Amino acid sequence: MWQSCGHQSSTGQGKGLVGSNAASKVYVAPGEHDEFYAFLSGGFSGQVSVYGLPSGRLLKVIPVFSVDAEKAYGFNEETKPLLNTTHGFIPWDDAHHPELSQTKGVPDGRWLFINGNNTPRVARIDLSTFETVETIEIPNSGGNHSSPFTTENTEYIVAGTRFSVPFPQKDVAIGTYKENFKGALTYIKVAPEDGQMSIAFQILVPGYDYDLAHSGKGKSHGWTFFTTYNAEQSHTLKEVNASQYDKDYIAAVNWKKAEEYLAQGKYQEFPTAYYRNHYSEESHMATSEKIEKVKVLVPSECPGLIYYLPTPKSPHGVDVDPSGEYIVGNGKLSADMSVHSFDKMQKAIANEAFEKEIDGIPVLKYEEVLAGIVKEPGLGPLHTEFDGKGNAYTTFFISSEVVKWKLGTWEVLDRAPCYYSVGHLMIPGGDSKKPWGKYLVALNKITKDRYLPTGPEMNHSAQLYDISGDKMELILDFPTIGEPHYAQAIPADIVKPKSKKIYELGANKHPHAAKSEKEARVERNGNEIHVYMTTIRSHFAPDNIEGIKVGDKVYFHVTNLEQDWDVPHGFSVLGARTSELLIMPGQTETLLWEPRKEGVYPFYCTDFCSALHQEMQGYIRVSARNQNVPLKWGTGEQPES
Ligand code: K7E
Ligand code: CUA
Repeated sequence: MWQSCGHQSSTGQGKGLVGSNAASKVYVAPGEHDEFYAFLSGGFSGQVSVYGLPSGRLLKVIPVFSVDAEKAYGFNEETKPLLNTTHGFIPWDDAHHPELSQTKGVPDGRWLFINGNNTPRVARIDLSTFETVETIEIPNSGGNHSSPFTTENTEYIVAGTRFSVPFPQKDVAIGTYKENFKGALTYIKVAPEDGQMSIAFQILVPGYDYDLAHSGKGKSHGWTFFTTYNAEQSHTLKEVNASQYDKDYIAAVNWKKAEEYLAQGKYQEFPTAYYRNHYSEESHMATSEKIEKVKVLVPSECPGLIYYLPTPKSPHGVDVDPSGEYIVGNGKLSADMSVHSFDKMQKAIANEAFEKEIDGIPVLKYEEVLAGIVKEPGLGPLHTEFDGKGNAYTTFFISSEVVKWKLGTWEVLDRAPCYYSVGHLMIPGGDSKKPWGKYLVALNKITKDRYLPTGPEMNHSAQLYDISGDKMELILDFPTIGEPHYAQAIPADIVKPKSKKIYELGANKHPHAAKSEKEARVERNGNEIHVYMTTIRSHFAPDNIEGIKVGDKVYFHVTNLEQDWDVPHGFSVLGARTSELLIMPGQTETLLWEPRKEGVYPFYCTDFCSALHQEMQGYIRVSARNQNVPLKWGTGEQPES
């Protein structure tokens, strides 16, 4: 077993103090399972990666906002609609914050949500299949960053615009920012039975940048807190111009009040357009729906809906402790960290302790809502999570460390260096009512010398700390995919028993399924060809096809007849301008092929599925448009010429 005693080595610097028992703490023997599933966002890869903790084993990459040729996501006809937006088919996004669904404030392992920051969207992943099953576009927003944080029972997940834009969009001079640009805070209703998302309402807010969010819990259930920066409302050189004021705001939204206003009809209906795309596990297909209006609440018409809590300075994360009392502002340009009190906020609201009003939003007096200050804990605080034992852990980007401090006394208890420049951190359940604690993962932006060099680009890195004792202990680091802004983790026992092994063939309602070899066939409809194909170890039916012509559109609808766990078949055909298919047992997927030249083209299975996998192949003959080769198909016989 290897050991490291924290000494400097000639191959790297800053190895950090790794205790001699670190290896045994992360060792998961071959064949054994990890204790936690961890879901790391892929950032600019647009995906989610699933790791086991504490081993750091990569378990799966789930494509969400980006096409993924390995899984045919966004390439096959079934999943393409998931990437539909009002801007057309968008094959990429910048995914920041995975968020597990919760029941009673505790992650429940049903769904994982994640935001797309570029073309504002939210996606839902089903944790029985680990597949993206829904995406919804966020209207009136420019960059969906403060998202998709959940309320206690997943009543709503939220979205907030990072870049304010004209509301509704229109062609105006950028210099008219203050007059024309607005923010939108969006509440997405999540259907409790099946998780389907719909936009319940938006709140029209001043044109600031809405950065992060977290919902209240326990006593503060019913509220959501959003950080803002750029209260200066600048539209250029923001690094200077959006850093003028000593304080920006945390917006506190009373969403139960919003529900009352909605019920009373006190909303305005705005024409808009956004897509909702839903994948059905029954039909194995996604469909798109365009929605053309949205309900908007305007603060000046809805007293009590929203308040601003002044917070120094340009706060990034806003994190609510497990009790729901403390609202931590991570003021990235502030020397100290301000923590607000929910009780004091309620009192200040009752006493109308307002400093001023902005567009109908009362600004509460800073001193009246302040619970305490963590004095000079580090430089550049970004995010905080909790261990459920009265401690908070905050990341400091500039001083590159995680700092542990005590809720209520605000004293710093411990600090641990990160390699290097940490963004988010994650404790299993660390933003919920009942953190599981035990581990902390620091998600670092800069990797430098941590691993073997791989040219100018290095993967980002995650570092695992044991936080079960008084002092944090670094026990592992591992490279990540894309930029893992945020992550969530949940005990494996909650998710594992629900994990699907196959799709039942009998329940397959795909309109082009062939559920036995008897149903395999080829049909021509004008220049559209539909191949109803089946796969089973180790052949396709049909595997010989003739009568296709140049200029035809050939749809291969391939059904995997297997009903065994982990036996997908692949399908690819020479010259297809798309990816392979990778079809799970019981599933049907469709590949579109448009042959451009006469000839005979092979197709084959891409996934090594049996000892005779290399034999799993076939041919399709393509004739000139003016030839009269009859359509025929089959297996087990040599077709006559
Ligand atoms: Cu801090 Cu997008 Cu949550 Cu990155 S964000 S770190
Ligand atoms: Cu089927 Cu390889």
